[in-house]
Amino acid sequence: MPELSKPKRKKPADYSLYLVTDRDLSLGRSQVEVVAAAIKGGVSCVQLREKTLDSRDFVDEARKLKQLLDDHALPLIINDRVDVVLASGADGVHLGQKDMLVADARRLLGDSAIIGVSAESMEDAVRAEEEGADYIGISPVYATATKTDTATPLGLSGIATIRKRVRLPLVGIGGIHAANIADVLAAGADGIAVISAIVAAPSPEDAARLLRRRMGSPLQNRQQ
Ligand code: TZP
Ligand code: MG
Repeated sequence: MPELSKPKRKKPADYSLYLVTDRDLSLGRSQVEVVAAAIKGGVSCVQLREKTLDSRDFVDEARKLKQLLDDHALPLIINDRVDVVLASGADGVHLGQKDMLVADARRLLGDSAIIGVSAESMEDAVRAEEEGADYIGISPVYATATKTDTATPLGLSGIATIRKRVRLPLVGIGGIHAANIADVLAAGADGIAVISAIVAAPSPEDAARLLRRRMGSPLQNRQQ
């Protein structure tokens, strides 16, 4: 008897230490070099965020990173561009409040794709959950020089309030570094996303390892 084709299942992703790329902050190193080092240090998920590349180069870059991340069984998520996800075979897309709607991205990418949404308010977070997102980026937690056109920072209290209403994994982003990472997790985030704390560090590997270490209790970190 022919085997029935099984529905493709989404692999559970680990958003605990989520790296977002930024070629301008990479100190001249390639994205592959930075990401490879960060993986050694312990990042669990990577988002390729390109604001200036042509589509062709964006897809090329995504393919390179996809190969690297596949070797480590880690997910590659693409910022904004559903077409780049499809062309490169990446695992999902991260959508801002002005990007494609979750329902449209889901129709194009299918049930097994990871779809993340940046929430700038409680309303955004509740809507993203209702629309079938897989995780929510709390954006921003703190003010950051890396992205200046953000909404008002939600802070630790914003995370705690959203945590009470939303069951999806929450990933804090914006101004997070070794000294405040544990506070963000203690407020109710399941993971933290960073750009500059890893990408702009002299050693992205050491920087990622330090963030991992500091994921412990906030009190313990302050005493160190
Ligand atoms: N979205 C909200 S804040 C931000 C993005 C992409 C930038 C985060 O960068 P950093 O350097 O970790 O503060
Ligand atoms: Mg966007």
